[in-house]
Amino acid sequence: MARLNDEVEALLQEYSDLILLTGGDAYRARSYQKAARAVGGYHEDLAQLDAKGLLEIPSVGRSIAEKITEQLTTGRIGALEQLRAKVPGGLREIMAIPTVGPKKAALIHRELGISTVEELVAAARDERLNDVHGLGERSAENILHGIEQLRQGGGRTLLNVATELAEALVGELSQVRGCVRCAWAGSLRRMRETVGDLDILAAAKDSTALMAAITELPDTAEVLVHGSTKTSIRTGSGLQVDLRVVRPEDWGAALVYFTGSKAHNIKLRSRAIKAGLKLSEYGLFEVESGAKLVSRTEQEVYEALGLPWIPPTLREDRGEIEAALDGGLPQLVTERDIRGDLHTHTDLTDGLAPLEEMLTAAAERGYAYYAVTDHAPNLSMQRMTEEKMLAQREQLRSLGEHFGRMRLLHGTELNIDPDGEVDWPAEFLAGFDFCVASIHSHFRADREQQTRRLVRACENPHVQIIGHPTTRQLGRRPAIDVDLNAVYAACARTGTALEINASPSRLDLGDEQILAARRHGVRFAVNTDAHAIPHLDNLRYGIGTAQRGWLTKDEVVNTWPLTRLRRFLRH
Ligand code: DGT
Ligand code: CA
Ligand code: CA
Ligand code: ZN
Repeated sequence: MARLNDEVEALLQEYSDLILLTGGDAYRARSYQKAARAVGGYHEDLAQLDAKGLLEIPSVGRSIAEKITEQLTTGRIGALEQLRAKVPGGLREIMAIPTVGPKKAALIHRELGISTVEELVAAARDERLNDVHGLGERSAENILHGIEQLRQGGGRTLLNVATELAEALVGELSQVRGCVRCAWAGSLRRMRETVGDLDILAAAKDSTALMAAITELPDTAEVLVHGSTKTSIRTGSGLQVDLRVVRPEDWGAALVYFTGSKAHNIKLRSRAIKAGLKLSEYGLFEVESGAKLVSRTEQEVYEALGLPWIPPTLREDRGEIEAALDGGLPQLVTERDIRGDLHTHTDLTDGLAPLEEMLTAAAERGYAYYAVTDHAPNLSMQRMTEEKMLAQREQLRSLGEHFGRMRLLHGTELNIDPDGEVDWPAEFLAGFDFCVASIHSHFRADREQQTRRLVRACENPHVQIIGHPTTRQLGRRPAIDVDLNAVYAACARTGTALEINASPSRLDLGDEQILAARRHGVRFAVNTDAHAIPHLDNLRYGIGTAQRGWLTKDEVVNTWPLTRLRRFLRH
């Protein structure tokens, strides 16, 4: 139930990978890959497009459009299924290991006859991979590391995937007769960066219709438990969903219980016990008389425990109950507080949409300002030049008038090199409104070097924001090894903001790091790093992460009015 565009993107990408894996034409594979990205980033929903509309998507030609139509009308792509049938399942798993990919998977299969992950691990340990010409140095080490990464991910699901599924499920279940309320709870409501399973809560006098409904949804692949208070299913993509149905009058107590976290609940329960009370998913009760005190709303439950309502993003037992008791809960930053995005791309580099389309979409969000920060030349595949950057600045200036209310800022995303230096001479950097600087290479340098690298970038007077500071990619690439406390201190000292990159595969900085950084007095920028129009909507995940880091509006520079922001960016 992901967005149709994302589904088709995944299928076209798989097709491209399978072409390479089966030794097909690299040029053809590349054209499917380009089409995949274009479909994923396209601003219109595929479901709304006719055959002619499909051909207007960049990089989508007749043959690809036909495959998309086939998927939309029959739910399958015959050519893709034929290719899938040709390739052993294990080889497709190998291809998905970070740093491997289809070309190396094909090479390993051809040279060593390996077609399962287990065989690959054995070959890496026996140093047999070193003999394969074209694999490159350290590949055995990288491959073992990649497998470890995948296993550590432990089958958890990214926040955006879970959110989109939950929205669809809650939408469907809310329509069922007798459903009084329906919402998601669990780690998704707390907006953890990944979720283990989905917890959906519904209120109804009689649960029968709801329990039947969830087992009959098109996305339901398997029914794990089917009962009158709880039903669990597994979706086609393997995610487990638990549906609990409670009586409408117990909604509040059940929502507290199933939102968790477990540690937060335990603290609440021990508070109840001290007051001679018992807290469960059915309500707050007097132990002695067994009388129910409250259960209807979350507010009432917290109040009866002597607490203000605590936002779900704080419910991790990281001091929120103590803070609530002495009136010290933070006034959390919200999506509405954000006045502009300070890290975005266009098709001048690796973005998908032209400048004007990105600006139009940003203006529709009601932003007061918006920064375009395309990549700088040292990320060489982007082929950036001074001339191109200056031409973009001209274009931005002339478009400024069309976007009257939204002020346009011209920035760039610099590359922090292994020594902490960045692209372009200082005079050229001075021409930007501000610069984001990020690490895009040498992820495995040692701790001392990474620390020096980031601290030097902070000290650069032309760098105002550090982009995706740890460079982690959830389930794919670990954070760099760095002394973050030294970086936080440098940020506070030099007035450099740390980014909270809202891309759901990054969420970087993460919640725990934000908590530590704010103790140093660091400022933050919640940015989408949008490479396409739909990515602008990822802001919500960055805000969830910022809230989990206890951030208030004042600590986030892109909630500030433009004059205050400009002062911060100039110093
Ligand atoms: P997840 O699914 O691993 O991302 O994390 P959660 O927090 O969604 O955990 P889950 O799905 O096992 O349970 C959902 C909520 O239900 C959890 O946050 C708190 C509550 N819960 C589940 N089991 C227990 C328990 O044994 N004791 C208490 N106090 N609460 C529980
Ligand atoms: Ca859960
Ligand atoms: Ca669960
Ligand atoms: Zn970027």
